[in-house]
Amino acid sequence: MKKTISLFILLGCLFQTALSQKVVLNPTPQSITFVSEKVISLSGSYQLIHDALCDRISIDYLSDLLKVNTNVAGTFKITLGIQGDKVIKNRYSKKIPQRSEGYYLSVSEKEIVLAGFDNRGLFYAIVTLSQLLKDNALPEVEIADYPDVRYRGVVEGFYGTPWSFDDRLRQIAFYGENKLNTYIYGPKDDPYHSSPNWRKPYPQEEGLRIKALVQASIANKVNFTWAIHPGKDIQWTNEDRDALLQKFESMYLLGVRSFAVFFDDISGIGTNAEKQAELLNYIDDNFIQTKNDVTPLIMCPTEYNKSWSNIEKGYLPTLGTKLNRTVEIMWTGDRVIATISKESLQWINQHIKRPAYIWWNFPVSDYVRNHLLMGKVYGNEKDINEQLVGFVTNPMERAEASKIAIYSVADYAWNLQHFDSDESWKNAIETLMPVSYKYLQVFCQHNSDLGPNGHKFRRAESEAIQPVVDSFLKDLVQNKVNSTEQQELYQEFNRIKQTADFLLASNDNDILINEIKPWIYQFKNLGETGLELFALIDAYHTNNTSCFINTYNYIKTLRKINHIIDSSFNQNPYQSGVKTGTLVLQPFIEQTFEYLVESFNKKNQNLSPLNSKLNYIPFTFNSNIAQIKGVPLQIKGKSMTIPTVLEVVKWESQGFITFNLDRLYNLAELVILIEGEDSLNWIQAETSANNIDWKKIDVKPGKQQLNGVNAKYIRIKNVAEEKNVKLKKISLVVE
Ligand code: LOG
Repeated sequence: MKKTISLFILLGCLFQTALSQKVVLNPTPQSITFVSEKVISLSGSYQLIHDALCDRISIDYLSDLLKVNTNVAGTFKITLGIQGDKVIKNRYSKKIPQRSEGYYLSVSEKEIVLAGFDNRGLFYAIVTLSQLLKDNALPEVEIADYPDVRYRGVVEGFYGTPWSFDDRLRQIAFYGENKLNTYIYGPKDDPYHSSPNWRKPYPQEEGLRIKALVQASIANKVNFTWAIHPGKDIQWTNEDRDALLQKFESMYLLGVRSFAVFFDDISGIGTNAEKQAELLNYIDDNFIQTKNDVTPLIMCPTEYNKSWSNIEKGYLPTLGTKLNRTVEIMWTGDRVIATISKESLQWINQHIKRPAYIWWNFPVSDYVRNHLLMGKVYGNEKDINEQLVGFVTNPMERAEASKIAIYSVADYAWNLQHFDSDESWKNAIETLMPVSYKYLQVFCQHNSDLGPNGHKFRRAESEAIQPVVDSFLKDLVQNKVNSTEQQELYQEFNRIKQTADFLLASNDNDILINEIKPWIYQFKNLGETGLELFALIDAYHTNNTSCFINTYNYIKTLRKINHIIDSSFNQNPYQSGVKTGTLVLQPFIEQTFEYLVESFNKKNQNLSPLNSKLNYIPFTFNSNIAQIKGVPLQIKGKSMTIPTVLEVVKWESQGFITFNLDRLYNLAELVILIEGEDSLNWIQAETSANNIDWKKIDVKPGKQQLNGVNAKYIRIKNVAEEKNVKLKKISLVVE
């Protein structure tokens, strides 16, 4: 197989000259052979050969693609069908890989053969044909192909504004184009998916939109899977069981034929494994199995990752033994956000007694909403196809921007061994912006890391320029000047600035540009600030004091503009603002600025010293609560907020959160909002001026005035037993 792939690459170049356009197949096929270097030009009139019962969707798709005129019979034969079809059986059946969704495709001077193992396989043969087709010409080629993973796709499972109807239509078409067969609908903030309205049917208009999405999914051979999230307030009564079944029935009437039940991010009685298994088995026996056209039920457990699992307490083993074998179980890996390894799959599979269905929490950004995650898909092991039954990605609220990762997940889950993270990322970018892809690539390179976050998940960023940054900073503090490094960095910032403008003025993907526009503004600011830094270096080395001060002021002004962008766009209550280039380039700017200004101050002691800090943070916090420590504090003027943790937080006994202020302040207001907690007698709050002597203050749920208590530290602590809580808001305002 390897041989044919390298042949592909080799001939790919020739092929490129012959067809005058590059051909990219996504996902990468298992096996492809270029029979010759010939280019087959299509005449425009064809003879379609298929059985009477051949899948209509595929016939229509093909006719559309080749603009087949059914009234005029041509001579060029196109045979299409599946395994058992008369037109396929004797001649081509042996060539079709014996795998579900597999297909055989051949293009020769005489004919085109499109032969699927099943209807989806046939559809995928035409998808491949569409990618091969350039300027009405095709290469002479033979492909035998099939997916490694049974269910591949997307779970719209994030917190935040759910995707719009139009987003979803564009997504579903994209899944078809990239051979993804699954879309799981489960946006946390749809009240009819979760509490309070999971028991109620959708209002008519919303129901009709779901119906339309189901239709679009059928046309793209995607399983539209509707998920319910009942665990926050389920009562384990027969009424609730019947309400759930009724809801599924109402979705069935809208056309839904795939279902899921999610029990993630809940606390209380809903987390009971026995009850969950009992309910799911009931639904499986009385709904899923009784309809003959519904796919296997999917569930997301409460302990959905290893770090939250307690095998001794028996949650997962109970699901493993009690839950019908026909129910698929989702899993996010060793942590909430993790890449997937063979070892971690072996661990979970032994407990759930079936191969896990991976819910991959990338590029979801609902816990780092001020960042865009547009980097490469990497880190998942390539020898795990036997260990999993599904692989779906949980994306960002920004649908179009998420397509970069979705494209690569499609590639990976189809053909694990041949997945090339780098190539796939580049191809994804080119698919999204066929004209301006070079600029988009520059942008994505510097918009991929998440910054510090509670899940401790990080991604590579600015990889190409990082070594130059590192050696520049080393030279800087030794007062060495390396002009090549400087040149490279200058060019990079110049590229960034130009890229921002090119993207803003581009018109090959307006939807994408609109989604990411605030980040493009910020990206331009990053480029401009970086460029000014070199003016500062110049002024420093030439001892041009007035130029230095002028540039210093301008950089501070650019920083103000950065703050204006950061506080004007994307003002969500979680992680508000707009961050770009945070892993390598922003620290580079801050460190270089600081060093230069401090050196300047030393040289010019007759002048009043300039402030060397570009970013001054007056408030910080520390905590010993695992899910909270390490998250960036949200600061707005005189108010500071611990970013809301989306999932249930384990707040251990003696677990604390301490706000540290940079000086004594009069405290104005404290907010402690915890879901379902009307009394906070388990929390002790105290203030201190010196971190030694502490004074208790009363706490009550919600907002409370602090009447100007003077302090530098304020601490809140769980003085009772461990608690599992949903933290809605913890914030402090000073005067
Ligand atoms: C949620 C999910 C959320 C994601 C990232 C699962 C199974 N559930 O921590 O809705 O988008 O993590 O924040 C989750 O991952 N909880």
